Amino acid sequence: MSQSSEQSFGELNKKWLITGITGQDGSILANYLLELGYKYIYGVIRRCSTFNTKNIDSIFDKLTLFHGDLTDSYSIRKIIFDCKPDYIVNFAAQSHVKVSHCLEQYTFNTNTLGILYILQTVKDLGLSTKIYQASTSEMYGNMTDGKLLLNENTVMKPVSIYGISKLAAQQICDMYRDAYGMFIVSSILFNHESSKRGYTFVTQKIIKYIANYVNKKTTKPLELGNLNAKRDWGSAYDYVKSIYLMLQQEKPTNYVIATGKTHSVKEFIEIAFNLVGITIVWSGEKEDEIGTCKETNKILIKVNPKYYRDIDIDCLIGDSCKAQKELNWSNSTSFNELIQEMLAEALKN
Ligand code: NDP
Ligand code: GDR
Repeated sequence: MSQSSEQSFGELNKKWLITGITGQDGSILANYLLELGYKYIYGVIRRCSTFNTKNIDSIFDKLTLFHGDLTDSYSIRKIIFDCKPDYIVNFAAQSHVKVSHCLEQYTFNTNTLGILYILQTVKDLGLSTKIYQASTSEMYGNMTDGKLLLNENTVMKPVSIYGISKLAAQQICDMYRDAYGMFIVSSILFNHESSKRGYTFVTQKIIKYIANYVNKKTTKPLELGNLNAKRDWGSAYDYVKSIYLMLQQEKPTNYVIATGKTHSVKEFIEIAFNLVGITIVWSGEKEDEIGTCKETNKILIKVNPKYYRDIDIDCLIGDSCKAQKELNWSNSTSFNELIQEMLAEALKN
């Protein structure tokens, strides 16, 4: 066996522990690692009364799953003790921004204390585990109108409980890296989507509606909140690859992962409907704004203030130059391609 194949054999025997494996990113990463040839992939799942493993059903038999919860430090400690993983990827989170304003303490317990329990355990056990923490563009708050691209050095002023909980988590990670020399990477992920995205996030909500409308499963209009919010939307498949690359670097450091382009919710809607031959015409303002089908005059989009946030971010756009340069990573899916992929998948069901 050559030296490099021995090295890659050694690498592929390393153990990965993924929290949040049932979610979008966790399931995509688990798939990606299996494709790369890794054999030992462990995941943390929550006990649930109904099935929540849809995203990992196709690879279920190839994974080792542990019941655990990031709010339960004992379970986290026990899982890490039993697995002694080479890598921990912490995707588990109360990840819904609006919900974080109803479940404030729970959001902190999961998103902030959860990673603290992981770090404490790895440190106490003296493991040399490489740790990844999923940070978010929500940590910036309203720092740009679209002209300034947000990067690793931009000042952060989060406007949601979710954003604050994630910023505190990132700061804890930075502190542990500096104080104890641990390999810990956080990446500031801008919005990223796929067909594995949960249905309460705006992109998948729109896509699901269009698929149902086309398949004649609904005739009611789609109700949404802030139609003018702008986000930097990329593909979860591209973003998960960047996370793998960060964990293969010699030295840990934080990275922004983004496409560098921003689009409004309205633009997303227009492009997605266009793909099924429908042109949306907007009229009215604020709560009275509606989107009508040009071809049939039927109202397809309505605003329902119940989906408004207590406070929202108007615009997000990121600068991933550091990741491009140091990781040789690049975004390979355009906004239109992302929407096409999500819609094609939804129309199959
Ligand atoms: P999802 O919401 O799809 O998945 C979240 C995962 O966390 C689910 O597996 C969920 O389990 C699990 N989870 C939630 N609470 C707990 C808990 N208390 N204990 C254990 N597990 C828990 O998120 P994504 O995959 O989209 O995102 C992954 C990570 O990246 C998250 O941390 C998110 O905050 C962050 N992020 C995501 C971005 C995006 O655009 N997708 C952008 C920036 C950051 P269950 O299935 O049981 O609910
Ligand atoms: P976000 O994503 O809050 O950016 O958090 P989401 O898709 O929830 O909202 C994006 C924008 O769309 C507006 N919006 C609506 N949002 C939802 N969910 N439902 C609606 O009906 C609706 N109508 C309009 C929102 O106001 C917002 O401006 C996601 C999550 O994945 C986080 O975990 C992650 O950290 C950030 O992206 C980056």
